[in-house]
Order: sequence, then C-alpha cells, then structure tokens
Amino acid sequence: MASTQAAAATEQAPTKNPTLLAWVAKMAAMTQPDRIVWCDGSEAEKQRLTEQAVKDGTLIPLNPKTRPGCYLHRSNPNDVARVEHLTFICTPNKTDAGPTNNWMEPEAAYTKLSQLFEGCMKGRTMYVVPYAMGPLGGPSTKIGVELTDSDYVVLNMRIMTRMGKAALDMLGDSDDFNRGLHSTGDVNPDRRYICHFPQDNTIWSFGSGYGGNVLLGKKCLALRIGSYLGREEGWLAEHMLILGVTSPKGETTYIAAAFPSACGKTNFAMMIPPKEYAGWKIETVGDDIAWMRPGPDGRLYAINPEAGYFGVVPGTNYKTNPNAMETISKDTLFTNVALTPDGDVWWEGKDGEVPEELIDWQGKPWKKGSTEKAAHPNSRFTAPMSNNPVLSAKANDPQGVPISAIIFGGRRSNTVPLVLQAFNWTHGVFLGATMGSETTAAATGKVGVVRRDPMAMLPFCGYHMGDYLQHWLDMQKSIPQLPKIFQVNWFRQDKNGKFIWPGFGENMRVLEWIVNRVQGRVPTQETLLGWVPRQDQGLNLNGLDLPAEALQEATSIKEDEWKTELKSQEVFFEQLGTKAPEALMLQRKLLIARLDG
Ligand code: SAT
Ligand code: MN
Repeated sequence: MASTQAAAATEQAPTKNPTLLAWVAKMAAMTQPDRIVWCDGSEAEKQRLTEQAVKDGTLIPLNPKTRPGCYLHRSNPNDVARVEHLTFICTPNKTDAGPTNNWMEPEAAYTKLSQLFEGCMKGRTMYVVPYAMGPLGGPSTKIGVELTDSDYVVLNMRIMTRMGKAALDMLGDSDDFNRGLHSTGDVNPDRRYICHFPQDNTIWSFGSGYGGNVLLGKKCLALRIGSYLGREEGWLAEHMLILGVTSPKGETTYIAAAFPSACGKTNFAMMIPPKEYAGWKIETVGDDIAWMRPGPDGRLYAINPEAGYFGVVPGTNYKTNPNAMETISKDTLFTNVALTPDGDVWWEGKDGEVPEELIDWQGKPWKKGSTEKAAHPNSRFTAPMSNNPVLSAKANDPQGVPISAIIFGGRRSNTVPLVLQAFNWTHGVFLGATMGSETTAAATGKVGVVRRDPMAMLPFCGYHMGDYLQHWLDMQKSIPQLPKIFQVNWFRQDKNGKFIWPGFGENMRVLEWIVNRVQGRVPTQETLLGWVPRQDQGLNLNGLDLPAEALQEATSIKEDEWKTELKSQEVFFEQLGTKAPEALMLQRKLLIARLDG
C-alpha cells in the first residue's frame, strides 16, 4: 500500500494524537499493509477477529460444550518459545546493555530490521493495538501501542492487557507511549529478531508469532523496557507473581515471588492450601510480573501490569492447580496442546486417562504409548484473569498492594535448602543476585542446565546486570518499611531423582512460616546461609506424609555443595567486572569466611 493510503487510513483513526498518528503513518509507509485497523477492544471486534482467525486456520474452535469460547492455535514448529539468542538490547554503548544481554548498536539495528520490515505487510492487515499495562489511570500504569500483522497477537493482547479505546483515552495527546512494531514475517528463524531500544521506548520484533517474542506488552515492555524505566524513575519491574495470603483471623499479607519461566509462579499464585489450613485463603494479584514502587506510607507497593495469564499447560491438573483448571475452562486460547477426537484439548499431566488417539501439537495423528509428546512442553494457555476463582479484588486497584515479603526461588535439584530468610536487605539482594536455576522449555536451548539467573531476570533485564543489582541495593533508601526477603527451593531431589518436597498446595506450609516471620511471630534459627525454621517452632507439618529424613534432606545445607556453588557464583560476578556492586562482593566474602571458618 502506498504511503498515501497509509495517510488515508490514519485519517479514520479514533485519535487525534499527533505523535501516534505520525508514527503509525511512518511504520505503515515502511511495512506497506493493505489495510490498517485500529483496535477498540470491543466484543464485536473480538468476534470478528475470531471468526476470521478460524476461517484462515489460525484458530481451531474447540467443543463449545466442554470448552466454551476456547480455541486452539498451532504455532510453526520452529517457533515455540522465547529466543534469547535473537533478543537484543540496543543501547548506544554496549556496556549499557551489559554482559548478560545481546547487544546491537541502535542505528545498525534499525537499518537491519528496516530491511526486513520493508514491505513485509503487503497483502496483510496492520492492526493498531493500543494497550495499558496496569489498571487504567493508575500512577504506575504505562501505555503501549503495538502494530502487528497477526490476528492471533491481537486476540492474545486483548486477554493479556487492557486493550483498545480505554487505553487510547488514557493516552490522550501524550507522546509517552511504548512504540511496538511486530510482523510475523515469514517465520524464519534466520530472519528473527526481537530488538529493544530503551532510549526510544521502542520495540521491534520480526519473524516470530510466539508468546514472549510477540506479545510486546509482556516481557519486552513490562520487563526489559520496564526495568530500564524503573531505574530511571525509581521503581522496580520484576519477574514476580503477587499473592495475598489471608489467615483465619482475617489478616492479609501480600507477597511477591520471583521464579524463572516455567518454575511454578502461576501454581504458587493460585495455590489452594491443604485441608489442615481451613480458613486460610490465597488470592492472586498477578502470576508473572510485578511493578513495585515506594508508596506514601513508606511501604513498597506492587501492581500486576497484566490482565491475563500466559501459563504453561503441561502438568496443570485438578491436583496441581485446580484454580488454573477453572480459569482455562472457558474463553481461553490454547497454543501447541493436543486435540482430542471430541474437540477438547489434552496435554501431558492432565487429569484422567491418556486418550487412545489424539492430534498432536503439530497437527499429526498421535497414539497412546507414543514416545513423542502430544503437547509441546512449552504449550501455553492465554486466559483472562477475571476467570480466576481466587482473583484478588486488588488486582484492579491502581494503587496496588503493600508487599511484606519478597521470595526468590530457583529450580535446583541440590544445594539450595527448602526455605531461608535473609539476614537483611543487602543479604536478600545477594540471595536474589546469586539465584541459579535449571533451564526449562520456556526458552529455546538445552533443558535442565544450571545457570545463574539473578532474580529470575537474566533474560528480561533491559540494562547492565551490575547496574540492576545496584539499583536494588539503592532502593533500600527509598523504602522505609522494607519487605523481608526469603529464598525457597521446591525442587530438591533425592538420590533416585525424585522431588523430596511435595510442593503445590503443600507450599502453604512454607508460606505460613514466611508470614509468621514477617509478622514477627516465630523465632528462627541462624545458619551459615540465613535464618531457617526451627525444628520445634518451625514448619507446620501436621497431616503431611513426609518422613523426618526427607525433610532433613530437603532442608540440609551441605558445605561441599556450597563450595561448588560459590565457584559458579564467582564466574557470574566476574562477568559483571567493575559493575559488580561492592555490597554484594562483601556479602560474598562474608559467606566464604563463614564457610571456611
Ligand atoms: O513466552 S513468555 O516469555 O511469554 C513466557 C515465559 O517465558 O515466561
Ligand atoms: Mn514469565
């Protein structure tokens, strides 16, 4: 489409915002779509787009009796996860992106990607998707606009964000919005780039149609650009769930917890406490991302910038996460799961019998007993948070919730004990900074390898990791009532490779200890690594079928393992060079001295 046509299309735009109109026209002139459609977020629009997506094969309708309002999408098999090696932070200086990010010089990146975007939407529609990250009108809320040629992306953004007219109204005439440009291109991994330009509040994503690569509000804006803005503006953008835990006495404590992708954030945020915890209640504020800023009363307040959940499907069932099962029972988009003959979806770890026959995630016939997975290990659901039976009323509160505890948790089969509390904020930042985790299917690459993943932000930090850790340390000065910091590990294994701790709802026992510590109710025991539950007044194990030796193993601290761990941490800190914060290096020295003493 010629640029005159682009100009004509922007004339029909439901906004007079000059910066927005000029930018849309410029991007349209480059990508040359046949049509430009401004999304308003209405039901009619959803219906229209869904019908069209069904017609063009993007979505397969599921059985309206068993999965009302649900659809299945199969992505290109070469495009099933985030691609960290193709994700770039484009800052003028390489050092600003730091050693843990891929870097491209901004002008070089714009030039390279312009060649790909040039004319890439010929014959296609460009959707203009205005969206808000955070409750509308809130002080922490940010506006983004994503231009995309994928109706699947639009339908996902509609669930994951507050999308459409309301976001455009909030933006008004302001030029303060994130500029996101996305095209699926030809879904060729050789021409796939996810580029972030923090200085320009801009994201360009080409060649993918998958989740975190293309739903630009999520990892790209809410975390990579968000973390950059957070440092400039004095707040924190974190890869954390947010939950409220209410005791039988009616006291609610809000907690934020960082775990890497596919390590159980959604399960933890929706947990149902075991029967011994009658009267306790967990409510979800968020399952993936927290934006946290100091509030007027000196506490740290968190909002969930998202409006939906993009969760891992395999392993989800009525035992591991009944609330997620309810959440995905309607109005949900499934990506890369298997299809049953009666039009329902299936995945490894779903309740009930394994079906005799299925169509697998690639659309191929599948038979029970096959060695191939029917659902991709990183298959996902996209579901509105309003479906969640335990959604906190505070999820829509623009002010957010006051955070009393921050938890860092990795996936570690050894070394890291079940739970410990940091001695203080600096030590807590050290625990977060030195987090390690075994890799999962959420990103392409080898699964099960331990890598350092500071605060679960390794793939999501939009600037130098050393500066990021220093920013965390500096935040202490602006939060008079600091949250307490904890470290957990649900994933410790025994000699036979079996998980020792039962996890899921039973994590309530650890959570209760954390709440009790925050409220100053239980004594604790000091160890080399931090404070742990005392044997007498520690974890409530009533009704839990766990032998004493198993608990002992799950909570043990083995000095030889810690010597290996410290070596691996050293490699990470060396990578940060002179930007490794002094306070963390001192924490490291203290720990070494304690272990050697
Ligand atoms: O694909 S996403 O980045 O959205 C999910 C995840 O890896 O956490
Ligand atoms: Mn995530």
